[in-house]
Amino acid sequence: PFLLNVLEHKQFLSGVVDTYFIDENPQLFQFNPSQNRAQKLLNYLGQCMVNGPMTPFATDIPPSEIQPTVPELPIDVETGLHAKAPPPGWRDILKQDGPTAFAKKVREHNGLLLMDTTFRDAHQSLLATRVRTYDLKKIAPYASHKFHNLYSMENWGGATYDVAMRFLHECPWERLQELRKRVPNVPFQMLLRGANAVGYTNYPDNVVYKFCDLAVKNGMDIFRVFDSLNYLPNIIVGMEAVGKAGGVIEAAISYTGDVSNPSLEKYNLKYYTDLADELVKAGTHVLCIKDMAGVLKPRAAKLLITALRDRHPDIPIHVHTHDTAGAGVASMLACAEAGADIVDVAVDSMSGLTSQPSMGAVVSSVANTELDTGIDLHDVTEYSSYWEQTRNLYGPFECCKTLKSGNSDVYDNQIPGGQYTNLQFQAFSLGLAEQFEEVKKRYCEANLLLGDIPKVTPSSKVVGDMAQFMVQNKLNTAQVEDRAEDLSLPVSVIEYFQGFLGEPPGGYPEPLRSKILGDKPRVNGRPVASLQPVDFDKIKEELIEKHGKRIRDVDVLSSALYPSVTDDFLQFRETYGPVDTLDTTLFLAGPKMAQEVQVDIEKGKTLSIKVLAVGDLNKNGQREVFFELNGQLRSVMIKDEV
Ligand code: 3PY
Ligand code: ZN
Repeated sequence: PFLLNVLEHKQFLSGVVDTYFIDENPQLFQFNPSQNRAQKLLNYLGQCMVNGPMTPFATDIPPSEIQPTVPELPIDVETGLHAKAPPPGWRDILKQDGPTAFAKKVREHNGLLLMDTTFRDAHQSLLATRVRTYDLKKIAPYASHKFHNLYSMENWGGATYDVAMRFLHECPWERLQELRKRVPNVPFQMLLRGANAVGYTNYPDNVVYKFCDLAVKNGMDIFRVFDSLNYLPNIIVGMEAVGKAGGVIEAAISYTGDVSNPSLEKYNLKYYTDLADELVKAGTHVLCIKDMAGVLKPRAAKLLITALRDRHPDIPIHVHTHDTAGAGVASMLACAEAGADIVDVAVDSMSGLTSQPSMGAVVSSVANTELDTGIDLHDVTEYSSYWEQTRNLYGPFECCKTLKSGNSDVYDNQIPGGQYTNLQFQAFSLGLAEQFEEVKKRYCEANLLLGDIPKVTPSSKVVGDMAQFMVQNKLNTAQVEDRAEDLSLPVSVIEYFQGFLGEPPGGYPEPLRSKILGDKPRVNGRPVASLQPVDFDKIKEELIEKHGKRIRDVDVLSSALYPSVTDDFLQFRETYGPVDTLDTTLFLAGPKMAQEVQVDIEKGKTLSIKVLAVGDLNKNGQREVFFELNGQLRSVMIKDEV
């Protein structure tokens, strides 16, 4: 490969040079793609041919072979061509007036606003977060044109960051950039786990700050910030980081319990209004109720939103739910009627069950009322058709393989949407369908053992781990309490009791905590307050040493959040090239013998690939896979691992 010596120069790389000339002539640095990307992709496809899918499947449903049809963009009446620029949206207001004025206008808006979760929570809940940028990109312009009046599209954060790198072998930042290019007008929204950012543990503050800064620079607008224990200091770190980065702060209260049941005292109306007061005082632009399990019944919704509306008449209220029991549409309508400004929905074909309630159902329910969303049902139907076809590509991760209907038992066990399908799937894949019933029962007990806490990533994992531990070891609550000193409890449970997540509402249950911890160290207050800031320069140096010079700031941040996942991702990309350019069927299942496939590796550069043959096993345990690549014979040697 052809490399300029300047790229070897330490001082140049450190940026401590006058680089005007270079800045103004970026074309000097556009090299021919160095290593052969095509050959790398053949390596990937060869692997799939010899060793099967490189992303493990969770079900036996194969990916559909039919590529989804993308609905057409509207026709511009003046030119008779497909419209280029979408109509202005809420992002134009945000960019023009800033977060505070944006929030004020949202509050003043007549009619119900919607957030579409299809690009994030819907597939996180139904398809194990596996939807690829490839399929999101295709439908993004349609959403931008037809749903220009959405409050936001949720398309990032939560589990997407980790899964993108770990299982899809794609860069989450590139997803954000690619979507932003296609959607200039609708605000993007992400889920930020407070001090846990997009990970599962607390990070030093400078990681959270840097994360938010880069997220805004790459196109993120609205940040829903929560903490899994509703621990205020952890939420505030996230809020401040978002504010400093210039994003819209949407502080969230994770909803648990049932405010309509007077016998449940811990999470009563006062608990929520007190927390809301704190979040408003801390400067949130928008207040969110995050009902991660879908336990906010319509009557409770009315009580809660009415109380919050009365106390905070000027702040926009945004409500999130999951449709696990089947009451999601009813609850969101109750919220809207009680004065919520924005509710969350997913497109029909990606809605229901553990996902969000249906967009079409909510749009139609309020049509021609003063809550009218301004969204056309016909557009929702077209959008839904794309997603129905797209969902079929992800059969290998389809939760409907095990989850066939709504389940009102969620009102008892309060398992969050994504975790519900995970736990059910784990039980089924062990061939123990009835074990799921047992896990759900123990989940309720584990929650009480841990002090009756909000359950959402990562506290939901602590409760889930404890529940599974109880099932595996055939323990009930009394036995855990009795034998706590001698049990080897899951690490997540011990760390929770040590205080690594933050403080639970109402404190830790005693004497259980003391019995479990013995003389293990405990953290009081904010878990990372004493952690040293992460040294980004050092991470960058290490990454360059391992993976070469093309390390970007976003890679450095990925590494600060997920060091080994990022290493594997960068290594994978180096070995197998731009696998994100393969269509989803090909990416997941690999090619079929003699099938000719087209891969657009960049604009105007298409590869035509055909597998001709897979050779016999040689003495080194390898097989040669023969391809035709743009009419020429190529081959790769693949180690047979099967
Ligand atoms: C996440 O943290 O990923 C969630 O979706 C929580 O509800
Ligand atoms: Zn959710």
